[in-house]
Amino acid sequence: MAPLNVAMIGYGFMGKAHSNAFAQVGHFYPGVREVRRRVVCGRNRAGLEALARAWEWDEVETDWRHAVTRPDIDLVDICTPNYLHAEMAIAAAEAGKMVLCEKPLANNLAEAEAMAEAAARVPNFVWFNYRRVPAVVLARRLLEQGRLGRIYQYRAQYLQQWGPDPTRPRNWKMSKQTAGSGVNGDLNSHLIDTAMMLLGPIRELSATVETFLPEKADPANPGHTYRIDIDDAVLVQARFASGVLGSFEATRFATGYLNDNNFAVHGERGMLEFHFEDMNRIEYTDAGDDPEVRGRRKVVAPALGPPGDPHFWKTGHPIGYEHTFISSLADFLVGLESGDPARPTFEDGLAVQRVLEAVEASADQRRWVETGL
Ligand code: SOE
Repeated sequence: MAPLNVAMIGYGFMGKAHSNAFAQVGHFYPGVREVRRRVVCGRNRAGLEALARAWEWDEVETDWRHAVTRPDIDLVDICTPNYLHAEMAIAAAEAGKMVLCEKPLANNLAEAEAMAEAAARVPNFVWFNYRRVPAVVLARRLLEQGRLGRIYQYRAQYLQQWGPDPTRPRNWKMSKQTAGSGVNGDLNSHLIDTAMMLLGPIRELSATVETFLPEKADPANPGHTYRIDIDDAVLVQARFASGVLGSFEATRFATGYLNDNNFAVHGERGMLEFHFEDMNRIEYTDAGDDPEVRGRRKVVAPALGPPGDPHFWKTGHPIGYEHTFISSLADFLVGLESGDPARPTFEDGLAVQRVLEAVEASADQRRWVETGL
């Protein structure tokens, strides 16, 4: 089968993660369709050229509109600031290209709806990469096996600490116009996607958001400050459609935590707990164990499939952050061939966006709101 020619728009942190996935996917998943790194797009030619050199993209391009309509391009991958996702994804889908997009899907619900509608015509995918963390994959399998029995409660946190750092350069994530929201879209979106993958839709919620430092020092302009109009922290209590009670906490002001994405699931027959900082291990408690020795067992997860899964390394030889992107892409490519699309699709991204929007509405109106899911 002919290789898939890729145009990637964006060349920052995610540009690097995606470039690595495009470069590596055929090594770890030799059966999938070949992908070619044809063109990387962005506004800054020097930045683009540096990324293209490092990750062996054939060409660079500063006009994304041209890139997404080029006849030699099959797949458009979007890893730009959030406010550009909608226009780019819709243009790519209208040009008949497959579309992959970074999370959160959009700046707001209206954009996400338009994107999901446009992308319904083409293969599409959202890079919620934490779905493909070994411990999360194992947790999902254990839940599907019913090992925890009835689930009572789900608790999740995404904790980072860089919010108050006065030396941190100002960037697009610090403005509502370019990011849509603060931690709600950036971090809580991951929590919500994982939660709904594991336990189904969230039906209603009550949320509080906080901006701790509405005015921040601008390290590029000593003596000057800039205004922050996004949330630094968000707290959510929620009820899933299944009746499970949930709580979600996302913050950039959790001094002491670099990037701790965690959850715990508590059920009648046991408990599962995950921390991204220990991404190859799940903690499992079997409530049926002899109470004298009952405790949280630390179980090493197989790479990304059931025990014996041939991709990546043998169990006990850990994989890392970058493999979550490789595996996401591999699943997308396998889904293309099988006709059973890999998740999360734009529809899944839209469902997350409904929850994010409900968080904002609830915090604004200081009341419980329904998500519509
Ligand atoms: C934010 O700091 C960030 O880079 C997120 O945007 C990513 O989605 C998350 O995986 C790591 O943290």
